[in-house]
Parts: sequence; structure tokens; C-alpha cells
Amino acid sequence: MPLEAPARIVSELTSRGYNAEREAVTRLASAADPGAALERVLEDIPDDALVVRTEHVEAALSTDDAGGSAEPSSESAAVGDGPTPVDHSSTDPSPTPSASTGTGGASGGERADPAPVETEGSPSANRSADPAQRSVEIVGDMTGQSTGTGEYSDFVSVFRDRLDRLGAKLRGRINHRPATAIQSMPGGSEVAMVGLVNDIRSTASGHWLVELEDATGTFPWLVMKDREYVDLVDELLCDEVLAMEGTLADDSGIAFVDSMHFPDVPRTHEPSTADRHVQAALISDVHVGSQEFMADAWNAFADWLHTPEAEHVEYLLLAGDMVEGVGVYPDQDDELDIVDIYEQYEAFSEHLKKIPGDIEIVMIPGNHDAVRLAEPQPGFDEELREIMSAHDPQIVSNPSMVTVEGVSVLMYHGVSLDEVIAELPEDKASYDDPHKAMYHLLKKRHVAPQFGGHTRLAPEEKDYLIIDEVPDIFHTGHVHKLGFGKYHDVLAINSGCWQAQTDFQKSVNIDPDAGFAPIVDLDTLDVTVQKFS
Ligand code: D5M
Ligand code: FE
Ligand code: ZN
Repeated sequence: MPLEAPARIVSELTSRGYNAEREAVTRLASAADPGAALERVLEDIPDDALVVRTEHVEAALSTDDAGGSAEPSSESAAVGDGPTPVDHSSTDPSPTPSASTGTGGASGGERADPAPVETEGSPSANRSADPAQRSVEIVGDMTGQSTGTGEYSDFVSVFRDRLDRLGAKLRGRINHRPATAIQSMPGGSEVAMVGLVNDIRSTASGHWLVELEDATGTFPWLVMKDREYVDLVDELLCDEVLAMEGTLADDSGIAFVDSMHFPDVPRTHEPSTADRHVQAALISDVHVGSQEFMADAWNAFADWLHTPEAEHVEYLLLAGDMVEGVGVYPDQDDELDIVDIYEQYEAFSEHLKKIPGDIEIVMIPGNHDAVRLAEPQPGFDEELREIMSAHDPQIVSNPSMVTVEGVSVLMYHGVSLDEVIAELPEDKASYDDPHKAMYHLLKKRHVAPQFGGHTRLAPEEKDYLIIDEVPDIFHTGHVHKLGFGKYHDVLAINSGCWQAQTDFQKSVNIDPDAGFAPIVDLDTLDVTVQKFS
């Protein structure tokens, strides 16, 4: 087995019961014959050592002939907010030769003492920062909390909860009345209502009729085609919560809309940032088990995480579709590399082990994963957790709010993005700009507003899909396109995927962004994109 890749060295050491310092791995990787160097290190290492340290490698290499090597490289595009200046056209990154000096110059960071070694995950490559500085808090994980039985009453509760909680964000802004009260007000009155969108249809004369529903009943609102806000009708989805203000018609049977209000992210929103320079990689859609899974790109990513350049990447957030699954789409079997779902997770776990053991991993399931399809999706069951336990990832529900060193990240797989993109005009939401589709979910303060389309919703006592607190970062995947930008200062990132184009995607012209890892600076919320394909 060629051992030049850091991740493979780490796996080899792990399989022999050792953790390793990052620099030790870097040195081994750049030895002329890493396999022989590793054997020599293990021959010489003291019997009680659990961690292969730089000095062990140095001692072994001083009697060995250390040669140069090629390190995997990646492209990076530094960007701030705004549209996505990712270079999609660039070709494969060429390896950057880096000579091993054998004197300690290769690794970044000024590490005085060896940092404590993470022992939970399999592989370990020391990040120089003190792991005690790390923190991950989870809010809204509904794993094990599901109470829904699919009864009609559950649907009633979930929509009542949605109207109550999203309505609360609107009621203070307008002088609203219940639907039944509006019906009995005199014609010509100024009226306002908070409700769920029940129906949207165009009238014979080209105006729009939007029916709003609240706990008392429904009321029709007419949006005139020549009003400036008619454009907003294009953005509406059924079952979202909004408020309308307007004037009652003479017979009080309808109101003419003067303004519309959305729960939205307040313009005053100021994101929190981490107190130190630390980064998170935000990825999704690995699709292990698919013939199109890009193992080489994944290995290059894992290798890169072992390099000094990635030293500040201390978190990996994975937004679903770990595996390809079975029976997700018709004829999917023809494209499977691994047909057994458990074996897919076992293979995924092996790929996860290549990620340095001192990176914290948080993951949620997606629609290809082996959990219920209806959202919210609970985190994986015990059996699957056990299969994926080697790296000790935190596994939470889809969606969940994950606060990393003070920066809140709303993780959601993103199935509703298909719906948003299908329903809204191209300039407002498209596969090419997936982050713009995400903006609409932020504006509606709900990750999957429309019930009964692509997105399957599980009725629960409460609506777990509401975006109650404004996140600092909104992270989705699913559409296999990379895009990011800011909406009212919330960073929206849709990560790409690790699966090359499937036959289905070819048939519908989806050209996936595969093999990219967006890296977020948690202290500035700036994004850089690393390319591994
Ligand atoms: O989703 C990847 C993207 O491709 C997402 O936008 C859905 C779409 N997709 C992929 N295959 C199909 C089929 N067979 N029908 C409809 N839409 C599809 P993913 O969740 O990774 O499959
Ligand atoms: Fe996917
Ligand atoms: Zn998906």
C-alpha cells in the first residue's frame, strides 16, 4: 500500500494503536519511502508511547534518507459576502512539490507544547489550538422527541404552532384582526391580518387572490397587478405565515392589499463571531455507496485537513446524504456501488476515519439516509450510530441549530430548496444560485414552508422547522450546487457534493459542484472554497 498520503499514514498508525502529531504525519508523508519510515519509527518508538511525535520521526529519519515529496494541494478563493466568486472552470489542481527539510519548517503554528491528543476518533493529527477552547451546543435536536402519529390532530397542532410562533413575529408590527372579525367590519375599513397562505390564484383580470387562514377561518386578499409589491406574489409559498394590510371592499367580502409583511430576519441582525481564529468546513452530500462517489476527491480533502494549511479547521459540519441509500429513486440500484445500506454506512465510516481525529464533527441526515424521509428527520438510530462511532461525530436531527464557539449554524439538509426553485421565478431562485433560494427560507423564517409537495413533513406537536432564532450561518446541501452569500448579514451556504453527475442529473441538466469544501472563518464569517476534484 503506498503510504505517501497523510490520511493513509494516520489510518495505518491508528490500526496499530497509535495516535500521531500533525507534524509527525507531515514528516512521514514527505519521506522518500513513507512506508519504510513508518516501520522504522514504530521499531524505535518507546514501548509505552501512545502518540507518534515529531521527535520520534526525526530520530528515525535521521538514520534514513528523507526525500522530497508531492503534497496534495487545493485551490482557494477568498471571498467576503456577496455573490459566489468560486472558480468553477478551473481544472484539477496540480500537486505543489514541497521539499521536506527535516528541520521543522513545514508545519504552521507556534506550538510550544504538544497539544493534548484527542483519543476518541480513530485518526489524530494535532491541531495546535487547545481543544478546551472548543465548544459545540445543540438546540432543537428532536431525536427521540417525536410524538406525531400522523393523525389529523397532529396536523392541526403543527399548523397552529406555526401560526402562533411565526405570527408572534408579525403581530407587534400591525393592528391585526382575526379573519371572522374582518368579515363583520364595515366596508372601506383599514384592516390587517396574520395568517397562513391557504391558496394563491390569479383572477381573470390578472390580479392575484391570496387566501389567508388563521385560527378563526379564512379571508381573501386581492393583490392588484399594477401595485409595486405584486412582484412579491411570485415568492409566496402555500402554508407560509405572513401579514397583510389593506382596505376592505364595500361588501366586506374581500380586502385590497396595501402592504405585505414577512417574519423575516431583522435588518438590525448582527451575527456573533468566535473569539479566536478558528475555521469550520461545511460540507454535505457525500453519497458513499454510489458509483459516482468521488473517493479521490474525498481523500484529497482528508489529506488536506492533515496539512498545516488546514490547521485552523477544527470543525466539520455535514448536512446530510452521507450515503447513497437504497430505493431512494426509481432505478437507483443500477448506479449503486454498495447495495447494502449497512455496508454503505460502514464504508462511510471508513471515509470519516480519514478526517483528523482532532476535528469535531456534527452531522444531520438527508433524504438518502436511513431515517424517516419526513421532516424533521431524527438523527440516526443506535445501530447506525454504532457503525459511525469511530470518529465520535455528534449526530443530530435535520434540522438542528448548532452553536460553534458562539456562532450559531442552522443545519438543514435542503429538500425544500427543490420546491423553492420550482415555484419561484428563475431570477429569485435557481440551482445556479442555491443561496438565493435559501434567502427565501430565511425571509419566511421556516426551512420547509410548503406542505405536501417535494418536501414530506411529519406532523408533530410543535413545528420543528420554524427558524425561531436568527442563525449566524444557514447551512444546507441537497441540490449539489455550491453557493453562498449574505442575507441581512446571515451567511447562507449551500455546500456542493462528493458525487459526480448521475444519469438522472444528466437527464435533467443538473451539473453538480462536486469536490468542493467551503471553509468558514468563525471569527469573521468569511468563506474560502477549497477544491479537491
Ligand atoms: O438530490 C440531488 C439533487 O438532484 C436535488 O436537487 C434533487 C435532484 N434529484 C436527483 N435525483 C432525482 C430524481 N430521481 N428525481 C427527482 N429529483 C432528483 P439528492 O437528494 O442527492 O438525490
Ligand atoms: Fe444529495
Ligand atoms: Zn439530498
